[in-house]
Amino acid sequence: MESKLAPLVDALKSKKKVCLFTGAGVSTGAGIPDFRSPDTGLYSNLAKLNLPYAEAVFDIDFFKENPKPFYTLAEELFPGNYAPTKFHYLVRILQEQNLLKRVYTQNIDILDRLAGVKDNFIIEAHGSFATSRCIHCKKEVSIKKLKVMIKEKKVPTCAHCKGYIKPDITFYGEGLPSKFFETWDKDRDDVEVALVSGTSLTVYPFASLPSSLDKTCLRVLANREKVGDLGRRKKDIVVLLDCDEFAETLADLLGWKDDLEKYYKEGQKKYGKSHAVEDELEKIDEKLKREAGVEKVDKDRSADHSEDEEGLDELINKLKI
Ligand code: CNA
Repeated sequence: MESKLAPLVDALKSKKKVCLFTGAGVSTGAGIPDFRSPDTGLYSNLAKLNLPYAEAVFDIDFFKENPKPFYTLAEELFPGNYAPTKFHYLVRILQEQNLLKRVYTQNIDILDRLAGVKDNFIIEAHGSFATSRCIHCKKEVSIKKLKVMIKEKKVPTCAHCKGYIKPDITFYGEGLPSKFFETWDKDRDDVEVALVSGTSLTVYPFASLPSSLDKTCLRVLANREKVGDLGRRKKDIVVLLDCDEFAETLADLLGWKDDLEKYYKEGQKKYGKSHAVEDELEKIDEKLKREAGVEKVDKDRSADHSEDEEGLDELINKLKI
């Protein structure tokens, strides 16, 4: 494997920046199931949700009729239950080494953010749990309140119009965030090194990004299986392995092994328990609102008002979120 990765190591040593294209597979090491892995993937375990077809759980029309299956799944996937993997900390080290161009991720788990990757480097192509709103009146709901409602096994509904509340995750039938298209327009002709990892490259338009890169780009696939057109160009590097093993190997080849271990261990401690995730989410929430020009006069004003604030804090403490 070392010799296979030599062109990547050389490119990084000569200060070429990497653009990442990632999917659910970079987070399976954290314990979050992906969609399509046989036996362990979500799609093979959705029977309990009584769906007409597996993808319905993320289908906007289905959600409008019956949001319960999504919320059953959301309880499992909600940020706070999982800590970043070694792969996520590799991305952070690339950032620190000034070798990160961007991370385009399909994931909604915000593990890149929890690992310390900065907002301006992250494009969550399919949104995330960081913000939520009513599907009818569009009022925002804080992540804290959403989490409480999910933990209480309630389908979150809007205090104003009783519409269902949905995290700003892109469902089938919805458009991708404009930030995705705007940033990709700027980045696309300028990617010298691409790393595709943990994705089956089956969801479009994301799936078409690696194949639209310039022929001069060094494309690397680190995944359990071959996907897309990776491996068809002469310069392509394909390593079929676990993402975390890839992170360890690359970090070792570049002298970053100690940092990777240190960050990973710190992350396990920090996010294993405590309110660290919640604090991080609030920071993200506030930053996104500031960016959108929304005043943070009262961050929970638009949320469900059914519980009083003190009671809510108590409940949050009880639930240990
Ligand atoms: P997918 O279709 O489930 O494919 C996952 C890919 O990763 C497959 O090719 C697997 O072989 C591979 N893989 C799984 N585990 C590993 C591992 N440890 N090391 C290396 N390779 C691995 O997932 P995609 O991301 O391609 O599908 C796009 C969907 C999945 C997006 O819309 C996501 O929102 C959605 N999703 C996200 C999460 C999350 O946020 N963590 C979890 C589940 C699904």
